[in-house]
Amino acid sequence: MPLILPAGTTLVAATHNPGKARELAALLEGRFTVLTAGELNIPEPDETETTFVGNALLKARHAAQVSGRIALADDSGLSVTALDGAPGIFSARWAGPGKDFAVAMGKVEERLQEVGTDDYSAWFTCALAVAWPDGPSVVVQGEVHGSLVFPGRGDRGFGYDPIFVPRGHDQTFGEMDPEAKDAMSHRARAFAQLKAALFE
Ligand code: ITT
Repeated sequence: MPLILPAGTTLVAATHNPGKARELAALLEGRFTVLTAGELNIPEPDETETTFVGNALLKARHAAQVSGRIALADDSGLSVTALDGAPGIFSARWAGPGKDFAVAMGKVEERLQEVGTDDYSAWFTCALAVAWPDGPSVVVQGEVHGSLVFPGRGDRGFGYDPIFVPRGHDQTFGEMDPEAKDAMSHRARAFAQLKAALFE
C-alpha cells in the first residue's frame, strides 16, 4: 500500500529550531496543519545516531510515539571538505550551549586556518524523515554545494547561512531572499523528494 499524506493531515514538526520550523512551514505551503514539538511539549531526544538519516529517523519516530501523530523531522548540517566533513552531524553542537552561531562560524574559520588550506568548499545536507505512530517511516536526503566566505555576510536565514555561498551564486544564504534560498537549499531538495514520495 503506498504511503500518502492527504492534504489537511495534522503533522508534528519535530524540531526545536525556529529557523528550520520557519523554512519547513514555507515548504509545506499550508498543505497540512502543523503543530510544533515545542507546542506539544515534546522533549528533544538525544541525537545518538551517526548519520543525518539516522538522526532524522530517530527524531521523527520519537515525536510520533510521544504525540500519537504523524511526525516530520529534519536533521541537517554543514560539512567542510578540508575538515573531513566536520562539523557535519555536530553542526548544532559547535554553537555551544548558548546556540551562538557566531561562535560556531568562528570555529570553522579557526580550523580552516589551522589546516592552512585554500580549499573553502563545503556543503549542506538535510535529511527529512516522516514517521507514523507505531508504523512505518520514510526518509530522504538533499544536499547543496558551495563555498565558505569570512567574515560572514547577511542576517537572513539562520545557523551557518552568513558564511555559505551556493555554487553559481554571489550572495550568501544569509543575504538571499528566503524564497531564493528555498528554491535551491538542501532542505528544499530533500523536500521535493518527500513530496514526490508522499503527497497526493
Ligand atoms: P532540532 O534537532 O530540534 O531540529 P537542531 O538545531 O538541533 O534542531 P540539528 O541537530 O539538525 O538541529 O542541527 C543542525 C544545525 O545545522 C542547525 O542548528 C544549523 O545551525 C545548521 N543548519 C542546518 N540547516 C541549515 C541551514 O539551512 N542554514 C544554516 N545552517 C543550517
